[in-house]
Amino acid sequence: MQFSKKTLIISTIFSYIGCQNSSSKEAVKHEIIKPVVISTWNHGLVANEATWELLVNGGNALDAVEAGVKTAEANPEVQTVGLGGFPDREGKVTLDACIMDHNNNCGSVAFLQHIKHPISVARMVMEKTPHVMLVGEGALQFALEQGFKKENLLTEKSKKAYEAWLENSQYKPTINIENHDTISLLALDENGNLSGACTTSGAAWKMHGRVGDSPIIGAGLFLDNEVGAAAATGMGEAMMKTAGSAMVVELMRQGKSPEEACKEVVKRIYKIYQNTPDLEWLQVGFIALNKNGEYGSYCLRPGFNYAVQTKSLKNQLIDGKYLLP
Ligand code: SD4
Repeated sequence: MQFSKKTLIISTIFSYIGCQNSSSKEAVKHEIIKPVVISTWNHGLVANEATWELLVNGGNALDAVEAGVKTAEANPEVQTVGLGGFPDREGKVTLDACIMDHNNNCGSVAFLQHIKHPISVARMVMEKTPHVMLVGEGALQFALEQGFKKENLLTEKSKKAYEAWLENSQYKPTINIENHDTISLLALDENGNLSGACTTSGAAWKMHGRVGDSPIIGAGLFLDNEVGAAAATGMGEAMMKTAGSAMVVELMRQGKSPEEACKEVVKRIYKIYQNTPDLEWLQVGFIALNKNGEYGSYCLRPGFNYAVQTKSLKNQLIDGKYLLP
């Protein structure tokens, strides 16, 4: 009796140690892929190049995400971000952007006019003020104080599109408009730190003063350096109603893969809109990247794509998986 009790204790200790060993073997099995960059739409390809350049040269994720999205902000051909963005109903180009680092520091600007690089203003809000978000006139004043140049962001091309829209003045967003849209970009650097950035001119022909999800931490972008990062594109109101990007991160924390987490939030959004007239033109897409460098995406309808680059994967566009045929 004595002996078997002792045996039981010893075997329990050994099975406990065995358990510990097998779980640490499991942990070793997850090889971390880094660096990684993932971004929305085909303008993500150019953005990834700029991000990658910094990441592979030992740059940190924060600098890299800012540099990446600035390429879309500066490109007048990208009519949904920065310079050349489509204006609102009053013909004004108003920009939204946010940025977040691995320490949960974040900065954001919304309803900002005349500044080509709202992402850099957002970063300065993060680094140089006690606040997270500045909007409108206050954001512009801050940008000018920081040395940003005031410029006209309405290009001839976008002005013509606006004038054409004015003929009917009908507010009806177009799904996957011209296959380029808000740029959301996530990166994991060589040190295993995550950062994210999101920048947009918002929904074309929006009401003057309308702000979407893109500058809202938790809606358009969120990350937790212990878990992963997520960001969105599409009809911002849907991401705001669901705290979309924060939710994707929380679902990854619960063990879902990046794609599964994105899919779950897309399904929640569909549930909210399924019996409403807005479903007709609703598109949303999420991208996600976890701490191990695994990435994924999910969207409501076909047409959304994202760009990814890792050491073993050449910078390339991937079609997002979707819920509705
Ligand atoms: C917004 N999410 O302002 C942005 C715009 C966008 O597809 O991504 N549209 O709602």
